[in-house]
Amino acid sequence: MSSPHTFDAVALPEGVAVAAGTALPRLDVSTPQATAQIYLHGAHVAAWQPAHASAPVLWMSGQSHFRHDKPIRGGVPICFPWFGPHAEDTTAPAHGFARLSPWTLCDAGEVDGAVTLTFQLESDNASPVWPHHFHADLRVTIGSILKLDLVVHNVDDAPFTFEEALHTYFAVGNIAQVTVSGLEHAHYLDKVAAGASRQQGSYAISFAGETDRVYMDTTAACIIHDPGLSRRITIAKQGSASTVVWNPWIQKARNMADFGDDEWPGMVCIETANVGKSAVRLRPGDRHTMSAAITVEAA
Ligand code: TA6
Repeated sequence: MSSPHTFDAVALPEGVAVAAGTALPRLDVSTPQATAQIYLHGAHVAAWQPAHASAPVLWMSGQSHFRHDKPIRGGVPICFPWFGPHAEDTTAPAHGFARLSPWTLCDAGEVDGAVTLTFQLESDNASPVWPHHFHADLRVTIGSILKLDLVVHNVDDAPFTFEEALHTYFAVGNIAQVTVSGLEHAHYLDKVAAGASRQQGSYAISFAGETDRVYMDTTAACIIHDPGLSRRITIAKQGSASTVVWNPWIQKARNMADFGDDEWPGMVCIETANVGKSAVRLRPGDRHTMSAAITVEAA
């Protein structure tokens, strides 16, 4: 097993290399199917662009930190084992400790021209506010499709409950022109309205201000319709009952030091998740897998 800060124990497939001169350890992927970047810090997929796409699919803030004690602002932050602020401890990191921890590259390979990389996080990175023994694996498949599988294994002798999210930032031409379909009629908690319970109408989501919604009891795929970049991005999922939709808009963007004031029109988060009442309860020895498969096509 390679140490958290090196890749030397795993043979890297063709097209995968350790990036030089980066602030944090990073793998760069460049194959005929796609390019990508993944940091060991948080097993964070920071970039992905399939060969047939004319622009990056994942968004990254130009102001993002790349420090071991800060989350990366963009790409796919892994929220685990809680989502949002910790319920009791205000000093605990928002969205859990997984995205702030060093993961280990434990496997690498290639399947039908796509690169497969598996990263692991173990309990010694856990937190006093969530003192359970677990293994978490993130399997990333990088090709013309980006597939992410988050597998949580209870290696404790008692059950535990966790929340999780693949907090994916997508690059869009202009959020004001974007719509998101797939969540019609779904119920959601509106975090811009103190968590008020609402229901999406029979129409796609559009954006005219800060939008921060937790859609519950939905297993549907979502489609980002982006006329600005003349494309649509589909996020299909398995093992997930929640979908979070977020754009900070003007004021919230200004309030984040790692988010450029003028960057908010160029992104939207569609997050594959299990949060709130869809938190996962796992018995000793059991595993749970949550998967997202992302495709992009001209439209
Ligand atoms: O997923 C939406 C959200 O929960 C928003 O409320 C906002 O806080 C966002 O996550 C970013 O959180 P972060 O801790 O990464 O700044």
